[in-house]
Amino acid sequence: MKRAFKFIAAILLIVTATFTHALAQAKTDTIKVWGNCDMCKNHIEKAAKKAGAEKASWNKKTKILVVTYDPAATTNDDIQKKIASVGYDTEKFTADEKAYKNLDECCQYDRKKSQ
Ligand SMILES: [Cu+2]
Repeated sequence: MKRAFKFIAAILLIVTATFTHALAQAKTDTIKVWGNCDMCKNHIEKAAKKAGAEKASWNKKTKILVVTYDPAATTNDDIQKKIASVGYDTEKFTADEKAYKNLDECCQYDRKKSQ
């Protein structure tokens, strides 16, 4: 009986620890990303996920990308760099010129003003 109780207590401890660990891991950031249309949305979200984001949702009206990621697996900068590499300016990085020119005409958004 005592052993069974210890066993249950141990299981409970493991479950709680795993759960809090998972909660502590996920980080959600909002990043401004320049773009135009639904196709851009697709490209941007795909790039973010390729960079390791678990969730990525870009709003074409507000140009805001909401990403959820594990900080142990990727960083905000890595995600932004990946998006810039496929042709989209982000608040921190400027898109690759060649990638931008390769975008479909409808996707050639007005570039971020360089400072
Ligand atoms: Cu587009």
